[in-house]
Amino acid sequence: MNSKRKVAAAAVGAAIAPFLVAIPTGTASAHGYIDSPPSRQAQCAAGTVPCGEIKYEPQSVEGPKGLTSCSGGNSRFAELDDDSKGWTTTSVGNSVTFNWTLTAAHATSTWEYFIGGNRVAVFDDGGQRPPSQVSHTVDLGGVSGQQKLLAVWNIADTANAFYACVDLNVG
Ligand SMILES: [Cu+2]
Repeated sequence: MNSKRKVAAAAVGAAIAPFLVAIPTGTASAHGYIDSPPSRQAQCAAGTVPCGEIKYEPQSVEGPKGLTSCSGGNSRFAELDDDSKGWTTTSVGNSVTFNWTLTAAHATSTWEYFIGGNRVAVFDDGGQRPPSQVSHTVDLGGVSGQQKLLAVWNIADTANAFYACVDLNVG
């Protein structure tokens, strides 16, 4: 590329950039996440922990089904996988109610909850569309102390799922 074209390309980039930055708060609003106890992405959205793009769209941690990561395999949300980022831990007993905020009522196969790779709960919606608020009360199975819970919302009519991690202190 000659230097004139380089300048032209840079100018186009500068002109487009403001619109790209505006997209996360505008159109990417459809999906869901756990807002209480506060999931990692909920803490980003609330400003509890300083984060990148995820703070604008905590509901967008979507990836293929079957993953075990907090980021759902999204490199732009990789900070959600960082256990040492200073996430706030919620003190709970053995039975915990997890509350989801959904911005799109996707047909749902199951909701799954994992601790340390073990599935501690599953709720089968049989393909139904959920309301905008969904709650599940989960028995953590007798674990104690600092725990990272992974919650998965499996969509019935796509190959994808939504992921949320919640940091707990079980006492
Ligand atoms: Cu969605």
